[in-house]
Amino acid sequence: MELHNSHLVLGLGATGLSVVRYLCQQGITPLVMDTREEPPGAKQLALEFPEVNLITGGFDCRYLVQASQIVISPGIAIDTPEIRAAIDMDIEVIGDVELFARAVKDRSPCVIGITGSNGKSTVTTLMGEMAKAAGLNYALGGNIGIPVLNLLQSPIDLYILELSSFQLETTHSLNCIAATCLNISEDHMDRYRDLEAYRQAKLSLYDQSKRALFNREDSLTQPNDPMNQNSFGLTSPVNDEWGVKDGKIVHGTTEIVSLHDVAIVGSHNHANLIAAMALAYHAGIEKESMIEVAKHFTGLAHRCELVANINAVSYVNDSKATNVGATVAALQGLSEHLGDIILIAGGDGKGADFSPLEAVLDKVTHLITLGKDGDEIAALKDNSKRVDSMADAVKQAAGLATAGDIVLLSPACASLDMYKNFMARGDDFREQVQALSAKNLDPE
Ligand code: UMA
Ligand code: ADP
Repeated sequence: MELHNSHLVLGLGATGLSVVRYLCQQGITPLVMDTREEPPGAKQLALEFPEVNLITGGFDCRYLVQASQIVISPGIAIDTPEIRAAIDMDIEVIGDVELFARAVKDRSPCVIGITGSNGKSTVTTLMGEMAKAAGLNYALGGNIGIPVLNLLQSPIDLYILELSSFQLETTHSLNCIAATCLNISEDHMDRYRDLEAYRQAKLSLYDQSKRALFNREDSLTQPNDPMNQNSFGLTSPVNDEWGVKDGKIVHGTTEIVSLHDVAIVGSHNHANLIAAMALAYHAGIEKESMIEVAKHFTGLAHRCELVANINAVSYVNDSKATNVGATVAALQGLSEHLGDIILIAGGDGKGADFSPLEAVLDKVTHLITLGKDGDEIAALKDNSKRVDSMADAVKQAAGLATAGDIVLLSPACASLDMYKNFMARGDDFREQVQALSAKNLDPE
């Protein structure tokens, strides 16, 4: 193989494959590398692009140092020694979102950027629903699961992008009409030096946006540069801020909708809805479309989703709570609940500090833990139970619950130690709960 292959694609998951596809469409044949022995995109690559060479099991530095451009996937840390070495040699290292930004630059579509530790997918979806209600020609993607380069297939007027801190590390010229950082709490501490480094990766989105929309109840989301900012929150707004007054969502003095008429539940979700409305406003979406969505959108699967009610016990799947902040929000959202809460938590903590959970664990009557870092969470509460499987966790929880109680799966951890992804974990929870209900129906 020739050494002077000028375009390198590192990582062959969903992103890597989308990058190869995009580059090949531009007439560029890249070389692809992945540290995994069998990267998930390998079979598809061989099928679609037999001319593209793939090196697996590591990054071969001989190719890295000869590249003119390296496109890395978000799952690869920019501080990986081989990549640092390339950056030190002034080789351009970018991500798929940067390639997207450059591709749409001349067409100047309306781009909305959404980041934050929690609520990104909910806000991205809400905003998409509002665009749909308004009859706009829009596309939605990014960290939510659709690589952004896959959105370039047809002409689009409005792009709604969910962006992770990993993606933002390698993105510099996105030209958003408006962007938000919804909130900041610890996540991915195995990839960052400290919370501030993670926060700055997120806030870099504001530098690529005409309007920065921050959460005035979370000072960590405030832009470094106060120019062209506005805020959202659950408090009463000042001037043209977005907020809540007398039980109604308002934009400045303009009433949008009463919270009584809003379908999605939980105060964190109300904040998400307000953020989505503020972004939609900058995309030119009228109030009527916002109201329509507010009245009908009940939330996404795996995010505080009620999966069953058996013997008056509610089983709630919050498998997407892959960090401490999300579990804290779930438990705070249940603060008005009168019955017991039985919490199932644990998994891969990604180096997180679990101590913020302590304050909300007093809302929990019984704690059941599982997974790699289950013991660390169990240590935060007396008499917690440690189990090895979701089947056991659900069985134990059902044994403890009585009418009016809630069994909540909200792990505060990633799922990858036990599952393919958070969806598989949530599905397992649902199946185990369904098995309980089948047993209840069994005449024996
Ligand atoms: N990996 C290697 N070696 C490599 C390349 C990747 O071991 O050479 C590992 C990574 O460490 C990671 C896994 O493979 O554990 C997947 O990484 P990837 O970069 O190939 O991921 P993609 O399949 O391209 O998916 C990525 C996002 N994944 C990550 O950021 C880890 C997806 O977000 C995103 O939906 C997709 O691009 C489309 O944009 C997932 C995610 O977990 C849902 N995101 C994190 C989060 O939400 O907390 C940030
Ligand atoms: P993300 O895409 O940022 O992971 P999701 O909308 O998928 O966000 O929600 C992820 C988890 O965070 C779920 O457990 C959900 O209940 C919780 N969550 C959603 N919005 C918020 C918020 N604004 N603050 C805290 N937690 C939230």
